[in-house]
Amino acid sequence: MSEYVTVTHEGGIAIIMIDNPPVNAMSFHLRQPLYKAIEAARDDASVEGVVLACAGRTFVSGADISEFGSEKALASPSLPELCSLLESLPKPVVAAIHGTTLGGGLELAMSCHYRVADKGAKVGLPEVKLGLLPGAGGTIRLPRLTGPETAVKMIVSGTPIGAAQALAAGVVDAVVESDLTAEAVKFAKGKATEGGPHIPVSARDDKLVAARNDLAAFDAAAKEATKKSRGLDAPLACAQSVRNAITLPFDEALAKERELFIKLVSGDQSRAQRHLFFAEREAAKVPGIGKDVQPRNIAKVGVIGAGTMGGGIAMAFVNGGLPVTILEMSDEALDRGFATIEKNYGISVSRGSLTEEAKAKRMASFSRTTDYADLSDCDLIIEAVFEEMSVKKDVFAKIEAVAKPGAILATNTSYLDVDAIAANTSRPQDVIGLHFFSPANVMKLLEIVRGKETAADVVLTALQLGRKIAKVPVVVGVCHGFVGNRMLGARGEDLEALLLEGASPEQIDRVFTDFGFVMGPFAMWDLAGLDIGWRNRKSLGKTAVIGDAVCEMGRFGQKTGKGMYLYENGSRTPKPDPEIAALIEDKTKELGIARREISDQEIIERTIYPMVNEGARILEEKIAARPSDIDIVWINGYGFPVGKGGPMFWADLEGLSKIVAQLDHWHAKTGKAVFDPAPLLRSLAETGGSFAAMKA
Ligand code: T1G
Repeated sequence: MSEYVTVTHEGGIAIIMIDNPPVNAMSFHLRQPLYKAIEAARDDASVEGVVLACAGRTFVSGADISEFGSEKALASPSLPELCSLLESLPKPVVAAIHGTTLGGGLELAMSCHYRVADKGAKVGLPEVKLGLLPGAGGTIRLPRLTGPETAVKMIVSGTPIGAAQALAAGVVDAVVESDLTAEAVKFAKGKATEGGPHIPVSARDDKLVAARNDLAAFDAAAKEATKKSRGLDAPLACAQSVRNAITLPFDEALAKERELFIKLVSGDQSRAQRHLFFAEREAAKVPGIGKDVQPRNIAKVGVIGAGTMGGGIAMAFVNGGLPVTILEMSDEALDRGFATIEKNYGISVSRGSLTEEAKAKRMASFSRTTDYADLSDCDLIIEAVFEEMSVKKDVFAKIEAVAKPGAILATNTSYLDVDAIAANTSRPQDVIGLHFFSPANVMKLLEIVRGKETAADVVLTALQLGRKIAKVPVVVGVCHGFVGNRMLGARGEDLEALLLEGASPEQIDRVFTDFGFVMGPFAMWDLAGLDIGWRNRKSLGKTAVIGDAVCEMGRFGQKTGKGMYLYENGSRTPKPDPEIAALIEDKTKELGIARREISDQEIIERTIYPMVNEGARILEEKIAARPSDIDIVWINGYGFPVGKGGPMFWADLEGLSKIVAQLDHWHAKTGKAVFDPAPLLRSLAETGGSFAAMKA
């Protein structure tokens, strides 16, 4: 045997136990001994049945993602070879499923004759999130267990299902309350006694018959499932491969699945999405916070402000299982805040994503007050008040007067200097920024803004709390706009110049949506409200030729039916407005600028390249620990297309030398600092370096 596979026997049943911490990934070093153990069980006449189980917290959670791109991934015995070996056994093979049985793990389990699941188990095929499709028969076997419509939805969404749902759908044959392995052995013994035949999943076609007669229902389900795949190859490949399971014999469909998998795994989109998988986990590893640092206990949270941000933040904590006290200046403000919270949960109930019971439980987790003293038992107090330093400092003084020793004092500021806020208290080591993104109960990104005095255990607590409330936390340093908003500023710096020189709002927005963003900057401004930027500029004594003129016309965006676009009859669909085109032309004339044709590539170079440049500056200043942290910020907070892996990953693919050359060109042409290549970016370009090769 090997350290990764042990075999024991119980009454004629061979129990093959896998042990490859932390998640029993199907690594090459595991596949070899596992293949041998299955062969041995097959050839041992005293073995009447086999149970395949895993030690640790989960059954196999998939192929080893870190092997992709290396020869190990496809080295024999491959996962498909293991699956066909399992299916070939003439004796019953039972998979004992617990934890998160995902991807190749579920494919392995579906290659067993039967599956017995622990009641807390989850099963799924999340390969699509890695820019892949299940590459070891998942798209061909799952439809044989659940029917093709259910299978295509599960595979294209990549969303796992629980044990009860898996039993109802036909993925597993039994769900057990306790002692999974013993129950699986009993199940195997029963099947062995019955004498079979033990029909492999690949030979079960009964659930494909209806679709073979009429593909309409399947095609409709596939169309629905793939409608949001915008520019990504994997979702369409998943649907095609499930369709092949219907229309082709098993072996042919399996071969085509392998072809599709090989194509996807070597493509940039999957490389980008696999990069993001590990990047998200790297982001939780903060340099300088060693294993000796212990997190503080957070059992109760206080939120100051029941507006859009405060209410959303409060919901995020309650959704993560923490009781929350919301403080506002008046009962009327609290009433408004709780009415919005109630409405938001009501929408989730109407959509079926929350039960009435769960809604009631969550609503019961809130308490409300107008008295700061009621926050004295909170372990974390976060303010989400008006974005004005004097207001924040005043609120912090009130918080500090009541907060218990050791409580964490957090600000939700999106731009302001966290060090200045901390310095205004007597306990700067307890102060941290928790920058949520609106709507805070939905958006995944949480920028954890570490002040120069913030204690290490406070940072660690914030990281773990972020993951507990299902956010994607990234630790960032203090500067104007931290990471995300600072780069957003760089991306928008030259937009007006592009309009004045010849581009239109709709052309620029199309370039962004073609790039993979959900919407372009002007549609985004109209959604958020042009008046916010207008007020911000005025507070900073800044002007914007077109933005100010549009606001002076009372055009604030969707909320006024007009902004950079028209929104007719309450529609949210932006329509180009000749009035805006005329305004831009007039401003161009006033400034004596000759309008010209502007290429899409020029728009990319004058918006996305400065973003990358600002990211390089952020790395030089150590505001972000690593380039992949910047990618995680932009994917989870600003809708950067996952198929491009984030701005820094994409920059490596675009070519750093090309980026620096064009930044130099636009810097020479416009004189704008946003185009002046950061020294780090220039040195990487000149030495053939890459952001990917940089470590924290
Ligand atoms: N391969 C390699 N490493 C993995 C891994 C995997 N499949 N899953 C997790 N890890 C590492 C992870 O990087 C982290 O490392 C540690 O394990 C704990 O993970 C052929 C092609 C299982 C739900 O997509 O969803 O099968 O940071 O922090 O929060 O068709 O990990 O400690 O060094 O996430 O408890 C399909 C991916 C693969 C599942 C556990 N499977 N994993 O979550 O722990 S492709 C997946 C997860 C495939 C076949 C195809 C989660 C988890 P480190 P963690 P967790």
